Amino acid sequence: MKSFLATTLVLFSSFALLAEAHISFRFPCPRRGSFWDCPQPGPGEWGLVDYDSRSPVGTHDRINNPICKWPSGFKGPRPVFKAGETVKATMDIGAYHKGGSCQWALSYDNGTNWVVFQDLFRTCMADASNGVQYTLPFTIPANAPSGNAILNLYWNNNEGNRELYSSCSDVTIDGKNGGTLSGVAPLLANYGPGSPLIKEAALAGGDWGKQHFDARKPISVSVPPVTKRHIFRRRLENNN
Ligand SMILES: *[C@@H]1O[C@H](CO)[C@@H](O)[C@H](O)[C@H]1NC(C)=O
Ligand SMILES: [Cu+2]
Repeated sequence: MKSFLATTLVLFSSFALLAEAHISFRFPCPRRGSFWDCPQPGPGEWGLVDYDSRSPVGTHDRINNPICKWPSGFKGPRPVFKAGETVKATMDIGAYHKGGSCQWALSYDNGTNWVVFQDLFRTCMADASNGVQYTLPFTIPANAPSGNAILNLYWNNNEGNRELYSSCSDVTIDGKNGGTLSGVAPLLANYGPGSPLIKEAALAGGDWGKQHFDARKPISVSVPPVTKRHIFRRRLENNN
């Protein structure tokens, strides 16, 4: 009886976790997500599958995961996005929390530096609903350098627990061969007690964290040009 009760409790609490699961990319593929049309785990990697891609990387009380959640994705083909292209991303939404503030960022150095290239404050996913796939377009900067990159959608929710999301996808940018991408470094609000706090005030027309977003520091990253031989090698790598 006792163990039956314990099992029931465990089941209930994992349901609660899933029910609370909130948002992530569906297209492009979230790292280590459990989707059939996304890069699959290799031998010995099945334990790394993330069945809860939609959970936040942290709250204002605590950090659950590093930025991006996972240090790498499974090997597989990457979507190729052209510089200047508007990509219709699909978001997998569990709980939409009445929307929030989005920051789209790219890293060309495996997550060391992030450049925010687009924002949508307060109203990002505000007209979604719970349990839907939601189209959320964003535009790759026209001068984005070519190369493999990580696309990261940061999101602070309007309503509920003070959370930060960081949904990452491994992509290839087809842009300028060698160049510089400039923007601002992302604001990591509601990500552990030491982070800036964005209160649940945006819906009532109150403080939505503008001063914190305004204080983001400018950043530029340069990606060196690649020779033909390197481009060929990169194609081989991408097909792994
Ligand atoms: C990126 O960094 C992570 C550690 O943060 C490491 O596990 C991974 O292998 C690195 N990937 C590449 C392509 O260097
Ligand atoms: Cu949530």
